[in-house]
This record gives sequence, structure tokens and C-alpha cells, in this order.
Amino acid sequence: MAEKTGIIIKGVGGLYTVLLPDTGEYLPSRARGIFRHNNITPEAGDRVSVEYDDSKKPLADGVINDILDRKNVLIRPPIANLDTLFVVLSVARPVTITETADKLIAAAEHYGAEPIIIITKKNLDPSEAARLEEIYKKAGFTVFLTDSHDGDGIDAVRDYIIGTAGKGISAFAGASGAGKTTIFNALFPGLTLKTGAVSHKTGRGRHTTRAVELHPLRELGYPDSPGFLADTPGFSALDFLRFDFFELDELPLNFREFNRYIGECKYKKCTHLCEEGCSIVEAVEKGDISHSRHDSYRAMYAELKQRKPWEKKS
Ligand SMILES: Nc1nc2c(ncn2[C@@H]2O[C@H](COP(=O)(O)OP(=O)(O)OP(=O)(O)O)[C@@H](O)[C@H]2O)c(=O)[nH]1
Ligand SMILES: [Mg+2]
Ligand SMILES: [Zn+2]
Repeated sequence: MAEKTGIIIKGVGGLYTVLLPDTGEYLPSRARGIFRHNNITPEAGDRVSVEYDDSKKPLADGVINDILDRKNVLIRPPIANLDTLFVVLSVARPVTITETADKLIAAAEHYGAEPIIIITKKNLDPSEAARLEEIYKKAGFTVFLTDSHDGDGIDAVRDYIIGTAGKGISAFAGASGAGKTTIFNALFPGLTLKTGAVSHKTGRGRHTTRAVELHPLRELGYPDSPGFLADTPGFSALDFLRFDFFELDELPLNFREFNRYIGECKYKKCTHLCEEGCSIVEAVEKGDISHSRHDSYRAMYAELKQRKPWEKKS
């Protein structure tokens, strides 16, 4: 028997694939019952201690004994130790709902994963692409404009992934049908992950990608990059209907462009919704903060405020 540290690449229905970094082998594994007992779910991205019979080839029947310390664990998409979240926003088919995008971005900020914006399908509606670009650049994010069919902007995203994000764990997230898997395939020719057409009737995606899956950059043609890039299942509108990833008092902190104004409002307990003397509302009026982001803030504020005490996380 052997015991080693590996990383969970994928988990479906309790069956995990663990990559053993020193040999590059994949070990199908199950988690010890103690995790379920303690209400802990091992997730893709987790570094784990696995025990297995190393005389058996191919490797099989690993047992996940332990989850090593996590930097974070996200609920949507379910992934652990995430460093960079690529938020994929399509300009059309499906159109981007900025409120949903801002919920995803605020959650990433809360968990300490850097949100990077990728506006895709840009050639379907260049003016909408420019509108979204302005909103997110103004907020201080790195923004990429791409079209996976025409190949526009793909090289810049790849350079960023290999250069800046290449050491850690990154993931694509966004609405179903936004084009996460398509851009993944465009970035790494040779990869043929399954994509799905958007419904003609509803303009929505069909939830083609079913599980989070980490791809080692090493296997995508970058032997010097130790990091991973994950494709994840898309969201439906329902997934972010109610926002409950953190407490109300944390909300302003998770809008990065608000940070320099916090503490400058007339009232100490300013909610930054509409009070007179609110430095954030003034910045919106002056055009330094976009209306779109402030609208999302107000919607999220209302949702977090409404939460009943018994719904709160301890
Ligand atoms: N015109 C255009 N179509 C695109 C682009 N990117 C993706 N598509 C199309 O959008 C549809 C959905 O693409 P997917 O990559 O499967 O979307 P996804 O985000 O992975 O969706 P889920 O796996 O359901 O979350 C497919 O028909 C793609 O061909 C693009 O840049 N331009
Ligand atoms: Mg997909
Ligand atoms: Zn204020």
C-alpha cells in the first residue's frame, strides 16, 4: 500500500479522479465515510491524501483519507483552492444579466479568487460588447473581449492563463450557453470538449457541461506550467435568484470600486443605497461608478437584508 498527496481533478457521484503529481497518474478514488458524516464534500481542486495499492496497474480503488488545508471552497461553481475565476459573459444568446454576473464576481471577491472578465461572442453584438467592457473596466477588472468562432482575442487570454494564472487553479464560470467550453477548446487546439447549441426558442444554454473538471496545463501543451484550468457547468437564472454567500455588512467590501469611498460618507452607518451625502452615490452620479454595478449592489442588498436569522450561516 502507498499513501500520497494528490489533487482532485473531477468528482462525479462520489467517484473522484485524483492526479498524483509526481508520476502524472490518475487514481480513481472514493472518499472515506467520515467526510459525509461531518458534512464535508471533497471538491475538484482539493489537495488530498490518498491511500492505494501501488502494485495494481492501472491504479484503482484509492481512498481519500484527508483533505489538506483549503484556501477556499466555492459553492457555485463547486471548486476548492481557486485562485482565478474567469467570468464568461456572452453579449448574446444568452444575453448577459449583469446582476447575475455581479453576484458571481462578488462571491469570487469574498472567497479571495481574482475575478477576470471575458466578454465573448463579441461579433454577435459589438456595441453590447463595448457596453459590458466599459462597465467592468471602470470597476477595475482585467477585461478580455473575445469571439471563439472568429478567434478574436483568444491569444491574449491564453497568454494571461499561461503567464499570470498558470501557477494556480483557474476556472471558467458563467451562464449555461455563454461559451465556456467553446473558448476552452479554442484556447487549446487538440482539446475537443463537448459543447452544445443554445436553444432557439428560449435563447438559453442546455447545460452541456455536467461536472467541474480540472485540466493540467502541463497536458495542454505547457510542460512548464504547474497550474490547472477548469471548465464548469453553467448557471441557470435560478441559481443566483437569491444571494446568500456572505453577510450584509460584507457586501460593500466585495464591490472593489467602492473601497476607496468607504468611510467618506456623511453618515457612519451609510448603506450606500441612496442617502444624501453618500460618497458612493455621488460617484455614481458623477459617472465614476457605473449605474449597472450600483443597481446590482442595491438588488443584492435587498436580498441579503431580507434573509431570516435562521437562514444565516453560523
Ligand atoms: N457566434 C458565437 N457563438 C459562440 C461563441 N462561443 C460559443 N458559441 C456558441 O454558443 C453555444 C454554447 O457554447 P458552449 O461552449 O457549449 O457553452 P457553455 O458555456 O460551455 O455552456 P454549458 O456547458 O451549458 O454551461 C454553442 O453553440 C457555441 O458554438 C462565440 O464566440 N461566437
Ligand atoms: Mg460547457
Ligand atoms: Zn454611502
